[in-house]
Order: sequence, then structure tokens, then C-alpha cells
Amino acid sequence: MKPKFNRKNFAIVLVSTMAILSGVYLIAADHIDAPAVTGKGSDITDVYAFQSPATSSNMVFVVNVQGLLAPSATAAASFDPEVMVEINIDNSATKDNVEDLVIQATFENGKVQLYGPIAPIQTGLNSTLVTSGGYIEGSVTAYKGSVAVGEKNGIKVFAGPRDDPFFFDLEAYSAVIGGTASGFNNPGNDTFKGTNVLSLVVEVPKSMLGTGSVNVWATSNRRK
Ligand SMILES: [Ca+2]
Ligand SMILES: [Ca+2]
Repeated sequence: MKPKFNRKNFAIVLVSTMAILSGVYLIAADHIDAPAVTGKGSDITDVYAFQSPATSSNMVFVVNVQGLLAPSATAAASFDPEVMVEINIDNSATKDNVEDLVIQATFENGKVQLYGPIAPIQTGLNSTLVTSGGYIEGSVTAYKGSVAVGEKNGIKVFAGPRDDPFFFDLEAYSAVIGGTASGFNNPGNDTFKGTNVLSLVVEVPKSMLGTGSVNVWATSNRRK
């Protein structure tokens, strides 16, 4: 029987070329999330999608979870084996924000298992692991450990703790929203400096994603 996953946490929708801007847009809501998911394996902070700087025929997807990890807590942090992270890709000619392809990641015993990209069995609130397509596995990189990358059929996967790349001045933002400041300062204050996330990074040939542009979003899904 195929495992089924419930969607617990919906992250963001973005167009690949807008990945960085979209990440900025989402900061306030997604690093400090609802109590039910904050700090849990299903808590997505940011999603990035961009062309590989090294290989222009590849796309890179990054999904970060478990934000605001203090360095002292990072070594003990781990991906939740009950949570599947799904990268959803809408590549239809007329973008309908319904995924046509999914890339699915699960985590178990220090390994990351990656399925797809492949057409989903179902769209919407639930996901089913699609085990009939491409599959690769990699070791989860330990905190400050040497980087492990799984690679097969032109697809690469990395999973492990990373310094949160997100820059946001939360104090200045709060002051602007509160009416006590008219704008940001230069330089600003990097509120998330020093904190870590658990990153899933996937690189795939664009040829596996269809033709034309794509809409990309990520979900985390808890096993049921
Ligand atoms: Ca679609
Ligand atoms: Ca989905």
C-alpha cells in the first residue's frame, strides 16, 4: 500500500524567475508560524527555485524547514520521518496552479529518499507517494559535516542543516508597520543571522519539467 500524507502546512507559490523576491515577500508569516507547526518537521520557512548557476540546463529547488534553529540546537535537529516534503510544479500552457509534476522527499535513518519529477497520483489537500517513477537516495548531511549529495539520472539531492540564507530586518519592519518608522535603514539588521534551517535541495534537468515557464510551490505532508 502506498503511504498517504495529509497536508499540514502550505508554504508559498512562486514563479521560478521570482524566487528571491517571493522569498522576501513571505518572511513575516513563515519564519514565525502557527504554534502547531513552529519548529516541527512540517514547518516550511522558504522555497527557492532558480536556474543552476553551474549548469544552465538544470533547475534547482530549495525547501527549508524548521526555521530559527539556534547553533546549539542544530546538531540534534533532524528531518521528521513522518513528513513528506513535496515540490509541486505547474507546467501547463495555461497556468492553473494545479500541479502537473511533483518531486517528493521522505527522510529515514539518516537518508533522504527522492521520487520524481513525475505526474502526481492526486492533487489538492492530500498526496500519495509516487513510487513508480525515478528514485534516488542520499545521506543526510550532519551539522558541520562534509556535504553528501545523492546523484542519479542527472538528478541531485542534498538534505541537511544550512545557515538560513534569508535576510530580513524584523525590528525595522515592525516599526514601519507600527507607524514609528517611515522606512528601513541602510545597513539594516539581519534578524535571522546565525540561525539555521534544515534544507532540502534538488537539482533536475529542465528537460524533465516540460517546456515553458513553471509555477512552483511546496507542501509538507504528514503521514496518515
Ligand atoms: Ca497545471
Ligand atoms: Ca501536491
